[in-house]
Amino acid sequence: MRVYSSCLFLLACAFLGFTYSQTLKPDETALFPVIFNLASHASIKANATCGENEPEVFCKLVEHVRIFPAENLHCDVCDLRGNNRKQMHPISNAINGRNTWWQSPSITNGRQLNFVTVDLDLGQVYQIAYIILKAANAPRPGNWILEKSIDGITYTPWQYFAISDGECREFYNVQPAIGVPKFTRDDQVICTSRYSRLDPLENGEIFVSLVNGRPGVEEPSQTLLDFTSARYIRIRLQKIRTLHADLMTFQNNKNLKDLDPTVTRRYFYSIKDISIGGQCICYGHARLCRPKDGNRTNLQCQCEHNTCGKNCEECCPGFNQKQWGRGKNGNGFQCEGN
Ligand SMILES: *[C@@H]1O[C@H](CO)[C@@H](O)[C@H](O)[C@H]1NC(C)=O
Ligand SMILES: *[C@@H]1O[C@H](CO)[C@@H](O)[C@H](O)[C@H]1NC(C)=O
Ligand SMILES: [Ca+2]
Repeated sequence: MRVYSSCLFLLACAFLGFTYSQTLKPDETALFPVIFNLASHASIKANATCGENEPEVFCKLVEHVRIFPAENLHCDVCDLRGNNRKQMHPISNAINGRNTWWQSPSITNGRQLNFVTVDLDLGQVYQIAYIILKAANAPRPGNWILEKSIDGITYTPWQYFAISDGECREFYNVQPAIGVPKFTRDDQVICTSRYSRLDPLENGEIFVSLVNGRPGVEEPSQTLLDFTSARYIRIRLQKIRTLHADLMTFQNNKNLKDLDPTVTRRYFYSIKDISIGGQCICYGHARLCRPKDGNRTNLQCQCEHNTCGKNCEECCPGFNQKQWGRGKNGNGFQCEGN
């Protein structure tokens, strides 16, 4: 289990009151467990993967490839059912902590391959601070939605990504955030074109902080706690990023199958790594969250302040002198005995 110290990791630096706690006496502070990478123990699915039905040829997107049309130096095969591991790009590669990657079928198989969904189940509800996606042998996705759910049925968007500010409006009906996003609300859902640029053609990265820059981050509001709580995370990919010249060709051709496959084979999604930084929900009453009975998908808060329950959401028996409250910095809430 990789552990990130919350302040070393800038994306979550101010998460959940961390900044105040150093200057207060121990009994006045709220307690929060460390933020760690939840993706490594998640279960993950994708509804399309390169070479899942039969071996498929794909090529790398390189500028000026058409100067050397006869050379296939930049092409390779994916085959999920063969026995060459190097040709397998299953979705589990996106959370294995190694350099291997997941790859979707190219749009040579049809325009519908722009729409691919990746689903993660974290096993229980956590508070999510940030998400980092890394691409491999393709540019970052163009248009897509990052969504979350508590129950696996109702999903709500966390953030929209689009090829251009115009597509934020047209595709998602959201005003684009320009530059480093500024938030006026704790549950504001933005759209950005920042992470959909064509460059770099390979190994691009996407950083999503769900907390930084939001008004309620120092003393987390209920709205921010609700906004960041999730068990299920969904990556809804909706448009592959293309070179401008190729985009024109696609628009003028209804049927992609009629197009030169050396062009369409270069368009697919690839994800090398998904990191999800999050922590157990312990309402400010635990500094540790540990596997229960050695089961790493079942983590439990080690409650302090005389609180009990899986999430320290109640006062322990015999400590019901006053009503349970969240641990906040400065008030040092503790359940009290009779
Ligand atoms: C994947 O699932 C999404 C959502 O159900 C659907 O819209 C999309 O067409 C599916 N993609 C493929 C390639 O089956
Ligand atoms: C671990 O805990 C999860 C969630 O409570 C449960 O679904 C799973 O069966 C457990 N696994 C083992 C090996 O006990
Ligand atoms: Ca990997």
